[in-house]
Amino acid sequence: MRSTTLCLPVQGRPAERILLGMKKTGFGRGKYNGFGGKFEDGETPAAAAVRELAEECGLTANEADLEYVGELEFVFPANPEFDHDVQLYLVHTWQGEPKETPEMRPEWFSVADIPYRDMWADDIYWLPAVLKGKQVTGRVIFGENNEDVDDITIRSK
Ligand code: 8OG
Repeated sequence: MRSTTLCLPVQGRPAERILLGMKKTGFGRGKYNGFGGKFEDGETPAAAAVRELAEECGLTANEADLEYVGELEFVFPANPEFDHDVQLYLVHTWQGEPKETPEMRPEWFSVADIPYRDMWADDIYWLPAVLKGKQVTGRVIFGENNEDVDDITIRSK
């Protein structure tokens, strides 16, 4: 299964605002999400998270500024080649201002106004716990259309 990262810039502890990006191309196009993607050869998860954050929204973070908040597995029975897992990070400190890139249009949201309807359908099941400071692990099984959630197991601590 291929591995990816997802990095969520937040302000406040617990989080009060979150930076999401409207994905403009490729997998997940038209959805708001955090910033991330596949590891490059030999890269650690944290190095990939920092690189993708810079590439997708222009923020520079140090690996030490990442807070690991869990791991999710995404299973697509209709298209097993899409199966992947995601290492999740919050980031509280960075340099620079968010900027639009060819992949993402970043936008700040208050935690009370997160646009879950325009996000991956599983996010509402785990993102609130992460934003409250919990770690999550779990597995999401998507339906035939690779969009709806067929089954989901999330553990938080
Ligand atoms: O490199 P690529 O753009 O394909 O990476 C996909 C990114 O999208 C990666 O950061 C992981 C993230 N992602 C999924 N599925 C889901 C999901 O169900 N919810 C959220 N929030 N992010 C997801 O691939």
